Amino acid sequence: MGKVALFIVDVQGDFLPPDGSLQVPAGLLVPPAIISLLRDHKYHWDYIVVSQDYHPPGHISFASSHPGHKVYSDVELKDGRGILYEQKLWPDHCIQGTKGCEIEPELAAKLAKRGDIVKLVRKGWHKDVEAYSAFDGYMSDFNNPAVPPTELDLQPQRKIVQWLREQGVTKVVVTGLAAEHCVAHTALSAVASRFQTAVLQPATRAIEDRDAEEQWDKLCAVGARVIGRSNRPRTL
Ligand code: VGL
Ligand code: ZN
Repeated sequence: MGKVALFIVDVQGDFLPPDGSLQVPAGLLVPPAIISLLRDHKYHWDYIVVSQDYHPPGHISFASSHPGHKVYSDVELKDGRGILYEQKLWPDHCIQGTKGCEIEPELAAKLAKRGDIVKLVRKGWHKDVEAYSAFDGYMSDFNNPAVPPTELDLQPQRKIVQWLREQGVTKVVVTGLAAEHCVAHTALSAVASRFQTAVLQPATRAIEDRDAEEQWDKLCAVGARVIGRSNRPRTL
């Protein structure tokens, strides 16, 4: 039987009320939902992958890095190969070393105790590159995080897909914040890498519920399961 990895995406101060700079309105329901998944003996997780949005000051996704452009607007940017792409502009968030970047403390404490099976993935650490999917991050041990990699360090980077395959992981279950952005993109990457993929909707929350619904439809269409999806508005 293939092994299963639980992904816990970006459960960090800046995405949570009351102090976060990029709050998910009902985000406070997510840490306890995930903690109960860790405790519930009905579930077995062979590995847990915790992602951390990990931006340097002046990150390309910050509106503050594009004078004259508003938060939540889209700008057209050129990537390293000169190809145009759209970037949504965010408030400054999850800056390395700040409180808003830290994993929610109660969840972090629970994860630290399972250190043998928990990996940390830091993403968005490169100033000029946005990263929504946890699969675009840099993996280290949860209790022994790697120093932020530099461009030169990219070569020895342990690719997450390869690591999961080596461990015999065939199933990926995705939880966390924000549902329509990093959770959905992580699940889409998992499908693209041919993992059996599920999103546990009750352990996610969106900035905009309607956008999350669109992403769940897209995920279902590519063969992922969205478990516990409800049509009722889910608020605090
Ligand atoms: C996220 C916007 C910008 C997320 C991260 O974790 O969903 N959203 N950076
Ligand atoms: Zn971000």
